[in-house]
Amino acid sequence: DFPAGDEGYHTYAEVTAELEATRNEHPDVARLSGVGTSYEGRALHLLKISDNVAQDEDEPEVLFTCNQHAREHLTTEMCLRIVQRFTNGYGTDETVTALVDSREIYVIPSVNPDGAEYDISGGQYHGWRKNRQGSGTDLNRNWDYRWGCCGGSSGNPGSDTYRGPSPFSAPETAAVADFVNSRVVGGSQQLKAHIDFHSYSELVLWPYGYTYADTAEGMTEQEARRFADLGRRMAASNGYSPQQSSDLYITDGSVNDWMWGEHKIWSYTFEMYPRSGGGLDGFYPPDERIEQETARNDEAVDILLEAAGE
Ligand code: 0X9
Ligand code: CA
Ligand code: CA
Ligand code: CA
Ligand code: ZN
Repeated sequence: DFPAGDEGYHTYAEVTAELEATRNEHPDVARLSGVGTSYEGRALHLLKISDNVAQDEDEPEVLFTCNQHAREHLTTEMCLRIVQRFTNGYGTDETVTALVDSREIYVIPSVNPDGAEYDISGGQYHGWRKNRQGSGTDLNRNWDYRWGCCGGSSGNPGSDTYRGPSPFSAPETAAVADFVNSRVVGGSQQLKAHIDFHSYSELVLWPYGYTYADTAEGMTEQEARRFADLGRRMAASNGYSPQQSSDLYITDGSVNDWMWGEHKIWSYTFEMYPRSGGGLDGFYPPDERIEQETARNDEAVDILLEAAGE
């Protein structure tokens, strides 16, 4: 469980219960399923939100993923806020209603439930990042696009950025990738945009992460400009700093590079609160901060959902 005083964060059991309650209270717009199971066998929950939710309509699809990194618990709360806002607000909030009616929104609140549960085991924080397969794989170095290409990950199983023995060796990344692959319908990818939430540093990041170059194979100048334009617009709404991923540091096998390189999905990483400081402490803001720091991204989420139709 979370340490005393931080019970406002959701454990895996509480995430599960909340998603089930949401589905039960809003069966018209919320459908709960899963993309697969984690290494230790936990369901990787997937909540779809849309009008006529049981049907696959011809509407732009958007994906939000959270908690690839175990200790980044604030991000799970971010995905749960998206779930709450777009279900509770349906029929009352005008912006929410229009987006739910015109988009198919998919939310995966925890890509790494094994790591998250381990990180809070014994009622203490453990500073854990990876999944729980062997010594742990860094899920955000395990995606199959230029995997291990460029010095942006480690081949040492003990490293915090261990890329795993092969691309998609982690059941968690493989399951999310299978889901994304399954959204290619009639030869065209239905998912148009994606945010993967992380913490911390208050950044909006876009691909590529494997190279310092602004454009590279699979990304034209015009596309790079759109990534930057949309990224800057979202960052203007939440006060984060916008930049290309590699301006922070080089990564290879990250989710954004795969989403764009493989599927041309407008895929961003948000690094949430705090901006700086505290080393490991930065991953563990007090639960009193959850409301403010998740609400801070409401407008950016709306901007992305809107842009998915353009
Ligand atoms: O290193 C990561 O996976 C992300 N940062 S975190 O502190 N949450 O671990 C950043 C991924 C974004 N990509 C690049 N910086 N290239
Ligand atoms: Ca507290
Ligand atoms: Ca619909
Ligand atoms: Ca559809
Ligand atoms: Zn992270």
